[in-house]
Amino acid sequence: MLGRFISLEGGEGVGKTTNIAYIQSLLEANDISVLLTREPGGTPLAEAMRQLLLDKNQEQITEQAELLMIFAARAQHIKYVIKPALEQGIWVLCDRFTDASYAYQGGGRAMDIAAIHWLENFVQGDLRPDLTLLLDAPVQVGMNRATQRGKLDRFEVEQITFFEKVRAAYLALANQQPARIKVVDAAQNLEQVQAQIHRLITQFIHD
Ligand code: Z5A
Repeated sequence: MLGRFISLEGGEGVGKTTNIAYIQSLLEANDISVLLTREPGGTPLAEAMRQLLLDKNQEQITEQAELLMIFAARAQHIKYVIKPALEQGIWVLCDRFTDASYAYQGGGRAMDIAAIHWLENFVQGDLRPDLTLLLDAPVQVGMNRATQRGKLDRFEVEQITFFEKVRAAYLALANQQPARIKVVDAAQNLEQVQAQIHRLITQFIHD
């Protein structure tokens, strides 16, 4: 039996890292084996590419190079981590996946959606998440939470208008694919956010 693939998405500081461990605990309480991973990253090479992508103190990365690096990292991640786990019946819980490319590169950077779509098919074949939780909050809420953590990376130094476009692109995706992408109101306090997540994950497990 194949494992199922869940991704967690959202803008800056909305609580993905905080809540992914909570989702893992919900799945494990239902005797489901879970692999926790993230993008960009998940393999040694993909993690090295993540470092390059987040480092703002280097030569400027062109938009095209950024998109290709993200998909190059994704190709490694799928072949060596995601697919082997799913084939063993392990559920994969991923902090960001390709919806982030549509939101950040397609929305934030206004890159050609057709190019992203082509790369998605080229790199992933028919692999898509079975469920995506989109943690959504007003941009300023997420930014306030993220800035409290200190040093900002290459994406986090972008202007607020960039993150508004990212948020709009994520919500448009959720609107287009309501069966897969479930929106969680992440502006609420943690207890309320986790109550929403609990309901969605429980429903998904028993589907
Ligand atoms: N990127 C891309 O451009 N294209 C792609 O295809 C992919 C990625 C896959 C790295 O992602 C960057 O890669 C990302 C987009 C780009 N850049 N950005 N921005 P990342 O996921 O590692 O980076 P991130 O979005 O900056 O994640 P984050 O800042 O770590 O945010 P988070 O994980 O969503 O939030 P958190 O760390 O769980 O929470 C932030 C703080 O808020 C923390 O102190 C929590 O305790 C607190 N928190 C969390 N929830 C609550 C609630 N409900 N109330 C109050 N406080 C809360």
